[in-house]
Amino acid sequence: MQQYLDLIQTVIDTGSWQDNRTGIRTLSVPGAMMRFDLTKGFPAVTTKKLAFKSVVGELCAFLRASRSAADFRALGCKVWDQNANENQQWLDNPYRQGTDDLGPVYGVQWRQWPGYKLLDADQEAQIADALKKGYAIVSQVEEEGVQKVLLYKAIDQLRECLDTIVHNPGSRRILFHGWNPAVLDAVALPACHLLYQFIPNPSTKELSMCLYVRSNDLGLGTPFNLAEGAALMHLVGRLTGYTPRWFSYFIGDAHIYENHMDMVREQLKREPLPLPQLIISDRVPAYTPTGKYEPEWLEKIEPSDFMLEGYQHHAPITAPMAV
Ligand code: DHF
Ligand code: TMP
Repeated sequence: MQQYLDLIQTVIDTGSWQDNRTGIRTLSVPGAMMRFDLTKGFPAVTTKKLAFKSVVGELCAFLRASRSAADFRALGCKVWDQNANENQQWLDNPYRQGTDDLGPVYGVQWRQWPGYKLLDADQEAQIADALKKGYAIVSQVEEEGVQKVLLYKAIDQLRECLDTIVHNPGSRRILFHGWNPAVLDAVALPACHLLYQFIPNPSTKELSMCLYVRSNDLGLGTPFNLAEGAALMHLVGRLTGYTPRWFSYFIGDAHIYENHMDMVREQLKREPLPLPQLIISDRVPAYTPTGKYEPEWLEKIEPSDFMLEGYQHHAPITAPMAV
């Protein structure tokens, strides 16, 4: 995890102080990247303790398209409570569906992206094609004197990625997106980690992934996002018959909150330790070309199916989250 410490050092050396909506200033740099070879170990921070149970709880909640902080808590992850219930702007938002609601965040977009088609009513072939693909007619409308048909389907972007890895691994279009402009006004927090692209290598059977994070809190968010992205690669690799390999991690606004400076400076004094290994339980079936393809494990998997083996770390350090 030297790369994580190097990035913190770069932000300290070259960053500039920025004001933001939270009222806690950040030291920020515009643009950063890290790349991990997952065959060399699992990218868990070692210079403090990673809350691994919380990481895999969050991942399972995303995979199940949860939008309530209560569902995250039930899976062992408390990190969404403050965003759901303590941000006044969100509490006043008319789209918030009561206590613990987060709106249609991450998993809802990953698994149930709201897809609409507005077709001319006389385009029968188009309407038939859309119906065949699972769209349903929501309503008939008249727009500028033309009869139109509105169709809707919840698009499971992640499932479609797995299908493509298995059936068309040469595709350069295997990605899912969390940034839905139509719902930015209806979520507790617009997606931070938002663009995931899988790059399979069918000859080596290795699976790489690029992740773009628009805004990243290096103290609290980054260790979670790294571990979660890597755990997702292991899971998708298992379900599609690939070994996880390169994890490339891109950040837009990379920042350290002012009240995290002591935590990160303490981490820079510590020597990084050897990386652990991630084990996924044997009950999650590995895909083989002659075996069964069981993508439904995306939503069946439990936090306890992820195990971190040989995790050595320095003493835990805690710091407050900017809400
Ligand atoms: N807001 C801000 N300002 N930064 C974030 O990183 C952030 N992340 C969110 C939601 N809102 C956010 C979701 N992810 C923690 C980690 C990840 C996370 C939110 C919070 C966190 O507090 N981690 C602590 C304790 C974790 C635990 O014990 O479960 C840590 O020490 O890692
Ligand atoms: P923003 O929406 O104003 O950018 O605030 C979001 C903050 O949360 C920002 O500090 C980045 C941080 N964050 C992460 O770093 N990772 C995450 O997974 C999430 C949800 C938030």
